[in-house]
Amino acid sequence: MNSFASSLIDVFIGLGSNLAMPTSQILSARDAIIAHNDISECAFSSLYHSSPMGPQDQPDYVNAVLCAQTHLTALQLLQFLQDIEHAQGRIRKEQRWGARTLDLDILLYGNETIDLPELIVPHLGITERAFVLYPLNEIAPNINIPSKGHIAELIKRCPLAGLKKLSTHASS
Ligand code: A4P
Ligand code: MG
Repeated sequence: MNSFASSLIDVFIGLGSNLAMPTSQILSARDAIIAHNDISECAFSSLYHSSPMGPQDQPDYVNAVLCAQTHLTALQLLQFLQDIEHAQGRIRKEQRWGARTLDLDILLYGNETIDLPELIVPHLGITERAFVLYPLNEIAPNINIPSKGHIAELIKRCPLAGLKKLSTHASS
């Protein structure tokens, strides 16, 4: 992986929340991301309502996907996203896949595959998660996911699992 991204990179970021007014959390996070002076938004999906993947004793989620362009390196972007999670009250707990005010995942960073202790891209599980694939397909129906395949093919193998589209700017 390059440590300096000299050209503009297309990135896709997954947003998820199931605590403290999830829709507001997602829309605030979108605003915070695109407020960075080296991140410009290309597209923002509808909001989607989804049942929790993982422990079931937690509220349902709101999910969305943002496409943006940036010169930030993948690790710089990860740090920036974690700062936003923290600012919006994310508390990391022991339980895997537990409830959270905000989760920001780098789904794709250009066409790169990254395998570092702190960053794996494409994001693990991207191909099995309806709450990622359907909003991604909405804004990038022609995308190829490195080493995974074309989104049209991946969607065919991914059941909706109760995923429901909400209006883009609904308030929670
Ligand atoms: N990390 C590695 N790769 C990445 C990446 N591509 N993007 C590292 C962001 N972070 C990445 O993440 C743990 C560590 O992953 C980070 O420190 C970072 O260095 P985390 O956000 O602290 O923990 P997590 O999110 O609980 O873990 P994990 O395994 O990443 O969970 P997921 O995959 O994010 O899933 N159900 C519904 N319906 N909707 C959801 O959005 N989300 C989750 C969390 C569970 N169930 C859900 C949803
Ligand atoms: Mg995460």
